[in-house]
Amino acid sequence: MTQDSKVLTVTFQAKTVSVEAMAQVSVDKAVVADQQGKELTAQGSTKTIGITVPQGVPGDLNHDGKVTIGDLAIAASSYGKSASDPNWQQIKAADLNRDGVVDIADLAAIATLILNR
Ligand SMILES: [Ca+2]
Ligand SMILES: [Ca+2]
Repeated sequence: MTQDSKVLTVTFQAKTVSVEAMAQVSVDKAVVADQQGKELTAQGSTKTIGITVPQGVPGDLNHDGKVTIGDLAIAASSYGKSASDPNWQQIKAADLNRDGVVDIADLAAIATLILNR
């Protein structure tokens, strides 16, 4: 092999996470062989990957598959918090209108989802 080429595709599945995260996947050493059995050691490589949280049901903050008073309580506990909050990654699901702050508009949106289920 004399040039960069794709020889292998590896697919990973991340564990379920509640917060977006970054992870590194490294291959320290890889030995490849051609059709004549000649082995070559490929250079190692490290890739950084982002793990995102599936969106699921909008307003379902406790991830039980439905929007209920429990979700409204979670949103209410984050009332007034904004994207500048250090815990925003855990809070932002309550920001239903994605304007960067959890306020009465978000609580009303969750209440509407509860009433319309
Ligand atoms: Ca829920
Ligand atoms: Ca909002």
